[in-house]
Amino acid sequence: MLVQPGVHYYPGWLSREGQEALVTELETALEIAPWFQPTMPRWGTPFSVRMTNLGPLGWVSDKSGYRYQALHPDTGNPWPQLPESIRDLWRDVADYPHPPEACLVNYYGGKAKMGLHQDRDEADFDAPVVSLSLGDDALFRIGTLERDGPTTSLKLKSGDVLVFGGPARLAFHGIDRIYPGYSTLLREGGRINMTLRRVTYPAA
Ligand code: MD6
Ligand code: FE
Repeated sequence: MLVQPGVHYYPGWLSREGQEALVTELETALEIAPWFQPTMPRWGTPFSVRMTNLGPLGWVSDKSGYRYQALHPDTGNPWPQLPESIRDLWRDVADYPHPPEACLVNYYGGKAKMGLHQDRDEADFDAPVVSLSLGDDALFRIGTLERDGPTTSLKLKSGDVLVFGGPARLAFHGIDRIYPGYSTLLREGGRINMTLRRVTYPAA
């Protein structure tokens, strides 16, 4: 379903069985690439979410800024491979001919949120951003290309997929809150969001 030009919403895209299998794969990945605590550029204030990544490149944020890098900031190891179901998801919904390079995994505890932001650290804005939610529900807000433009809200549930592309690729968006305690998917509760991205220009 089209939420606004460029924003496609696929409620319940991944079945409960598919979600459980993916959580199991994530648990294995977390042994290699544990959660790290991102901090704001310059001030070093911690984010309320914890993060890790899968794939050749991972998104990190620390005092020196936002960037993609091939190695985990704490362990120095490469990020784990992208799970097959995640590559399938991209192939099915991205409408983009090259594979994704990064899957950022955010973990939200009961009080975590994510301020309005644009995803603009990638080279090729022709590639969409594809996001998958797991665990507790979240109130997602989408606006326009201007920070103070009008916004609409969407409640994202476990298994839902959102694709941001075309005219919405640089739209402001964020997570106002999560609704803790309802989903039984994650042992520890909370919410996981996985965002898949193409980072570099494909070779010609
Ligand atoms: C979240 N999502 O759902 C945060 N970014 O927790 C994002 O920041 C996001 O869902 C770009 C495209 C889709 C998204
Ligand atoms: Fe984002």
